[in-house]
Amino acid sequence: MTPQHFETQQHFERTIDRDQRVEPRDWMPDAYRATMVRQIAQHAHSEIIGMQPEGVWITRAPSLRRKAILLAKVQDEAGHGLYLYSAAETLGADRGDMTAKLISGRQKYSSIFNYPTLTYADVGVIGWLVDGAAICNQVPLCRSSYGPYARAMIRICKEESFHQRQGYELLMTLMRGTRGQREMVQDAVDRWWWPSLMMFGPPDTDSTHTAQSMAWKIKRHTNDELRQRFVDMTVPQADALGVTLPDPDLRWNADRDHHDFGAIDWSELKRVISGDGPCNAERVAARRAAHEEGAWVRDAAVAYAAKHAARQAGREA
Ligand code: BYC
Repeated sequence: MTPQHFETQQHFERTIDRDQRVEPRDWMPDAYRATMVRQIAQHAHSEIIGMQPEGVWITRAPSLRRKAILLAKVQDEAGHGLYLYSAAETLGADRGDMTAKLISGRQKYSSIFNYPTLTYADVGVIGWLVDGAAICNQVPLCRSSYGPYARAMIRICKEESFHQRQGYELLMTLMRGTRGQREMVQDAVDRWWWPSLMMFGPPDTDSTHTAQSMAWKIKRHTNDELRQRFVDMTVPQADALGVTLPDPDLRWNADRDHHDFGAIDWSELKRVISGDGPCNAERVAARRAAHEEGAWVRDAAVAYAAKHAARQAGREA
């Protein structure tokens, strides 16, 4: 190791120890860079694929007000994807390459978006549970050690909080409605509860990356810690709403000061992550088609930039 390399490595370690941020031009270990690209790309892809399950309801929203709200939410998700792709670019990743890896299955996106949205209550439950889980996971990421990621997360979390509240407000409206509407909410909760718990990733005993990501302060809590926090936060909200969470083993444990909950079907998470969930093929096919159909826009933007640069060069000459 050269003295210069030793110094840069020490600088990196001091930055982490002092809870400061690693910035794009700083030296970082190759494995830190690779982990950040992996996590940020997966997060960005989740936001973009995550537009699909709710996006299909925009044309069928029950009122103009609900349509405007849903349009804004789905548009926010596109924005989150774009900040995150930009954050990955600061690490040297290429946006086209990340898209190619997503549509060929070489980079992942969150398991949660491989489930179908069967009724409008699913829009509310996604806001409440899926955005709620995302907030639990992402608020600590605002203190993640990689500066551009941590800063992107601040705005994303603010918007996710708004999304969660809109979901809860939609569900409260339905719960005040007819019996059929209340049943629709309960059915959506029954279908989304367990997949929401799986969003936090495999149990700590099976998590490949947690130990190293915690040492680098990329992750601030383990998957199981965040899952527990989500359960504790959600149970009183379910009570206030008047729905039952579909877990007979869910109960307060005064000794632990937490809720106990039933066993998660980890084989389902493995299946969905490996491409065999209810909607994986549909989600990736839709993303691939959008990418191919958008080729002319990218070509036009490149042609315009070249024309503009040539004109500028001509003027300067
Ligand atoms: N789904 O060692 P582990 C949103 C993979 S979008 C799929 O624990 P790590 C929203 C994991 O990648 C929310 N794959 O990994 C958008 C790894 O495989 P690789 C998205 C999963 O990284 C629209 C392997 O399993 N949020 O909020 O330490 C509408 C072993 O796992 C999943 C983020 O992406 C999963 N659920 O921890 C509404 C947050 N879980 O990569 C809402 C940022 C695990 O080695 N990401 N895997 O091939 C993270 O915080 C972490 O990456 C995770 C996983 C907690 C997800």
